[in-house]
Amino acid sequence: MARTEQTTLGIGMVGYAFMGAAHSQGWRTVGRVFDLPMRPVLAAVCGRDRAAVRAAADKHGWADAETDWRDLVARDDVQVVDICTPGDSHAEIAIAALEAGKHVLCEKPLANSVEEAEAMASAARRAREQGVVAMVGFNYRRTPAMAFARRMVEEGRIGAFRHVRISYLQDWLVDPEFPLTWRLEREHAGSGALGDLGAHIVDLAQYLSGETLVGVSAIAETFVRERPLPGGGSRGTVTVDDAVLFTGRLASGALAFFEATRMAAGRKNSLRLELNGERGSLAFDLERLNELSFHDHTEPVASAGFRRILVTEPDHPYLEAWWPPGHALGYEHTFVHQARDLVEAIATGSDPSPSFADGLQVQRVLAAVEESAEKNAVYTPVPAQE
Ligand code: SOE
Repeated sequence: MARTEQTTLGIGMVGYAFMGAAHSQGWRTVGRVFDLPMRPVLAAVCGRDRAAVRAAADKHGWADAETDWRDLVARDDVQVVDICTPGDSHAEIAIAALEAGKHVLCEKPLANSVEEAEAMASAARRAREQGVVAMVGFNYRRTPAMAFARRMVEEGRIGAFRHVRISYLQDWLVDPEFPLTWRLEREHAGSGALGDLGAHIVDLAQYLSGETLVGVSAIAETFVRERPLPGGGSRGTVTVDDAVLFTGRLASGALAFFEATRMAAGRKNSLRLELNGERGSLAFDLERLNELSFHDHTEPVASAGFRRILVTEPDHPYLEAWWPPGHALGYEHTFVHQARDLVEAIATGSDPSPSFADGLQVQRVLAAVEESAEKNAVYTPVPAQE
């Protein structure tokens, strides 16, 4: 039944680059697809360059533009502050917004350090008592296939976990002449492939398994240590990892393997995972995001094997609102679903997921990975051949 009495929910977004464009798409579309208890209104977008932010507002459908995030947070027509800036400004903006009684959506990773993430999680806890909601933007949870995989795990179709195997591979840093942008600077991004891509796969491993990682062992590398500065001319030092590999142990004792890199030539946005349990296995590939691969190990062995589930049925998560079966969704829809889930949490007063506490927990894993990679503590050299 359509919910007729809709109040509006004013959204203010800080940042308007790649993630800002993706979030705008989510906010613009969500009320036209889902039957929502509140109607999101794109009130204002914020960025430091007046002309550029005005152009972004027009392009992405925002009614107004601000050049200081404090003015955005203070606006009476903004009830949700959506943070799409580099990690070094997440904590300051999120905490100020929560203290002003605004709901917050913050891009991943939650922060650049555990200390910042802790401060954000406590601000979110305090705000929660006043009915304010804070959510982290781990958008890949919102592919219908991932949400359905989680449902299958909850239904016991995988059984006790044995293995989690996840890689997230991109190739935009293969060229050594690619400029030294903020994502390659520790002071702005916190870390490299680890925070950018590793945060997603840590979140997915924990979300899908319903367990947390209790320990990790890592190696990391920066293959290209100097890159041209964006303005041209001289070169600067890369202060983050290009790639990281780590193993981990889940609370149940299951073993996990992770790889995150922006140096895998030919891999554009390849996120692949496989879960193996006592009763079955599930596999997913973001480049085929409308599919899941499932093996039911309880079936007679002669006819068992991996089979493809096409995740486009109205019974699958989020899909009741979209197209008829077989009409596939894409990357951008994860941001529509994220907006839907946040609006529902705000309207119903329910706990958001993933919460800032979840974001803090991922941050702790990232910090443990960095510590392990720096110490090389458990790195055992293989003796050279005589
Ligand atoms: C860049 O590597 C990036 O935009 C990530 O920051 C996003 O989180 C990921 O979804 C796509 O790639």
